[in-house]
Amino acid sequence: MSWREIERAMEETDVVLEVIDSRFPDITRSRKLEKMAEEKGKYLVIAMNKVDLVPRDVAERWIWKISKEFPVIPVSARRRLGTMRLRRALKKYSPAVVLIAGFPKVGKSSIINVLKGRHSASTSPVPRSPGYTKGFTKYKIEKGLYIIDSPGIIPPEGSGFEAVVRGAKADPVEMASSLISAASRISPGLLKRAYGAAEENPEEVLRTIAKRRGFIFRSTGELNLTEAARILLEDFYRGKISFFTAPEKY
Ligand SMILES: Nc1nc2c(ncn2[C@@H]2O[C@H](COP(=O)(O)OP(=O)(O)OP(=O)(O)O)[C@@H](O)[C@H]2O)c(=O)[nH]1
Ligand SMILES: [Mg+2]
Repeated sequence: MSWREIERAMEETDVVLEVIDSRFPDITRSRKLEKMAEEKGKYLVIAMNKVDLVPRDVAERWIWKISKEFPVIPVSARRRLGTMRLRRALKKYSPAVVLIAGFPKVGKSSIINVLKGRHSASTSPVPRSPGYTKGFTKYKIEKGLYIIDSPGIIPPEGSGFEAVVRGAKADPVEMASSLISAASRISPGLLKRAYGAAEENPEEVLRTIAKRRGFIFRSTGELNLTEAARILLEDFYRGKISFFTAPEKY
């Protein structure tokens, strides 16, 4: 999505639900999105997702910090934590159309799935009303409450590890290398334990994953490091390997 498209979608909604990653709230918050919502007079609620991946005290410190600016609700779509609270918070604005926004991979679609409920009759999207920007899908959460989703709505900015956290789509080996460097700095030993790698450098970690999974090019017998990198990135997004940051001041 381009910012122009986000802006147009925002014009048709009442509430913006910004989804961020509890492990890296500062990196996954988009000030640009927040500013746009404020300028357009839309309510903004932050869902701090993947809270299952950080210790409780760290989550609480982030909430304390963020709540000075916006209402923030800790959520784990994976564990179905906080979703009742989130639903209640959104219902306050009902009848309303909510735009769910966030960088790719923060868990927007997972949250919608949980909000819709397992037994919801409306597992399929509501047909788009004319004028809706292409790529956006509208879901009915309950009577009077609709959420609009789109894949990877915010264009990821930044480079290196920041770009990885923001779900950028770049060369997998390069992204995995940034991730491995950051992991070994922030949480030394994590990757050795997770993958049984002898050393925590990109080459060694990716080679170990490729060997274990049998990612080998048939033609040459060489290890397929690109496939290994994809696995590592996926493991990071879903939290199979996980590390986090705490707010500096609290
Ligand atoms: N541990 C954990 N993983 C989660 C949680 N929510 C989502 N995920 C994982 O995060 C990854 C991305 O989830 P999606 O719901 O597809 O994220 P998205 O924001 O819709 O991603 P795009 O559509 O690509 O923008 C998946 O591997 C999910 O399983 C959560 O609460 N905890
Ligand atoms: Mg999605």
